[in-house]
Amino acid sequence: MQGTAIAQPNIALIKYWGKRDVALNLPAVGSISITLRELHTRMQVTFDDALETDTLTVNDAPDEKMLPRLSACLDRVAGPDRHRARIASQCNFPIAAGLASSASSFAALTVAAAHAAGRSLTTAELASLAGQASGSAARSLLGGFVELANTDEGIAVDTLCEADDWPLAVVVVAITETGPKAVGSTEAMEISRKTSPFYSNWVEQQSADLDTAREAIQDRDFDKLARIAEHNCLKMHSIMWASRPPMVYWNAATMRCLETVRTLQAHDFGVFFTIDAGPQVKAVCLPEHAAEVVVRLRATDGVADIMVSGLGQGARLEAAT
Ligand code: 2P0
Repeated sequence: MQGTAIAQPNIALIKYWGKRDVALNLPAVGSISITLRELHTRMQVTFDDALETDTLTVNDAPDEKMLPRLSACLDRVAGPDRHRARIASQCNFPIAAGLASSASSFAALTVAAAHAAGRSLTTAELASLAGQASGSAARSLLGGFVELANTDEGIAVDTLCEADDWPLAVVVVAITETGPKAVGSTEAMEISRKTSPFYSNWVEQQSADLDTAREAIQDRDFDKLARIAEHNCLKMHSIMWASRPPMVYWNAATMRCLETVRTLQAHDFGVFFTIDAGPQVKAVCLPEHAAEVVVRLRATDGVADIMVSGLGQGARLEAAT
């Protein structure tokens, strides 16, 4: 009746932005991500009918706002007739600030809830359930470089390269703001789909970007991966900037971090940037250049904090760690 699972967030190099089916939460495009190692969410689910309702604590504080979305996920995993649940979440990084906390949260919740409900599910089934709660969560079921593909039946996740198989091992996250974002990704994606003049081009071009990134990962070609990841990221933000109302997640420090990365690139450092639905900048770098990337980003005006992470494994039960 109890399960505890740990999952790490993932950072998309080829982004998921837009849904083809809102009710089933199916993405309009495939995506490719890297699962991080040092950032994590630990979820404990305890089914207990002595409770009057489901309860949720996040870092030991009650959280009613997020609860309905987590309860709906439990309904899908354990069935609508399930027992009431006590959910306890611990997260070691800022939540809802563009750091993919929903990915690690729903991946961990799905794995923990399946165990607590006594259900033995395949990774594909767990990914599908996690993806219905949050599209990016499906990717956190797996480690290393992960591709999420659209299929006729729904989604499929696959590991393109294990975390240890390519020493492109360091992600430096420059935190430029720690508060929650103004518009959540789910809502922002729908605004983009409905109003951005660039949205249909984005959907059409995604398979070519996925092909290029897949080849770059197979060939261990860092420069090729850098170019396509930066292009895909800026294309996604262009959609948002051209939406009505416009959605600009960047702040001045975000832009300064981009300049820092550009300067490092001009001096032949192996580094590229990516930015999600938030103002943080993720610098993906070759391990031998990570120390300098950390120093330069830390010195960039407006950077409040730096987090450094290698690549990690997929969601798992705590007992299995
Ligand atoms: C990604 N993002 O691929 C993209 C890039 C943000 C920017 O997936 O509506 O929280 O819950 O399926 O997974 C964030 O979106 O959205 C996201 P829902 P989710 O990582």
